[in-house]
Amino acid sequence: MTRGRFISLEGGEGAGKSTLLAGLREYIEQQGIDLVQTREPGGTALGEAVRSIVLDPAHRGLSGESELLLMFAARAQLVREVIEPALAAGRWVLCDRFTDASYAYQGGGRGQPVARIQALEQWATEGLRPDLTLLLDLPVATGRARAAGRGEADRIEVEADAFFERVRASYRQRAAQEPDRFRIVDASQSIEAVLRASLAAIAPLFEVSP
Ligand code: Z5A
Repeated sequence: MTRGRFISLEGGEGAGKSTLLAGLREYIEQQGIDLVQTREPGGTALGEAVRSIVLDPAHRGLSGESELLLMFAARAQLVREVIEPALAAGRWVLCDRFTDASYAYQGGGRGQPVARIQALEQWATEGLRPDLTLLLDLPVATGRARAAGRGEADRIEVEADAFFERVRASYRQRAAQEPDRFRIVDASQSIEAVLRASLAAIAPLFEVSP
C-alpha cells in the first residue's frame, strides 16, 4: 500500500482557505483519489470541543501556554485518529491548518518560544509534516475586510492588526525556511486565480503518486 499524500492550507484570517478547499477537493476527487478533508483545531470529537473552547470569547483569560497546549492536544488526537490511519490506507489528506499555524499564531502572534513549540510538535505529531503546504498570503487589512460581516468575532479574531501582522510575518518566515514544502499563493487574486495557482502547486504530488 502506497502512503497517501498530505496537503495543508495555511494563511491569515479571511485568506480564502475554506473557499479554496472546496475547489481543491473537487479537483483531487475527480482524479479518482480517495480524499479525507479535515481541519484544525477540530476534525475529531475532542478537536471540535477544543475548537469551541479556544474560539469562545468567554475564555478571554486563556493563557498563552494553555492555548498552545490545547492546540497540540487537538492535533495529537487528529494525527492518531484521522490523519495517520488515512495516509497509511493510501488516502490523501487535505487539512485546513496544521502545525505551522501554531508556529504562526502561538509563536509569532503570542510570542510563545519556538523551542517549546518544536518540543510539542515532536511529542504530539512525532514530527509529521505535510508533503505540501499552501500558504495563502495577503495583506492583513484585505483578509480582515473579507472576514468582517460574518457576525461576532471569535476570541482570536478580536486581536489587533499588529497580532495578525506578526502571524503573517511568521508564516512567511517559515515558508522561506522550508521552500521545498511551502508554496506561497497570492491570495489577493480572484478566487479562480487562487485555485489555478494552487492546482499548479500541487501538480507534482500527482506525478509521484501511483
Ligand atoms: N489557530 C491557532 O491559533 N493555532 C493553531 O495551531 C491552529 C489554529 C490550528 C481558527 O481557524 C482559528 O484558530 C484561527 C487560527 C487559530 N484564528 N484566526 N483568526 P480557522 O481556519 O477555522 O478560521 P479563520 O482563519 O478565521 O478562517 P477564515 O477567516 O474563515 O478564513 P478562510 O477560510 O481562509 O476564508 P474563507 O471563508 O474562504 O473566505 C473569507 C471570505 O472571503 C468569504 O466571504 C469568501 O467568499 C471571500 N473570499 C475568499 N477568497 C476570495 C478571493 N480570492 N477574493 C475575494 N474574496 C474571497
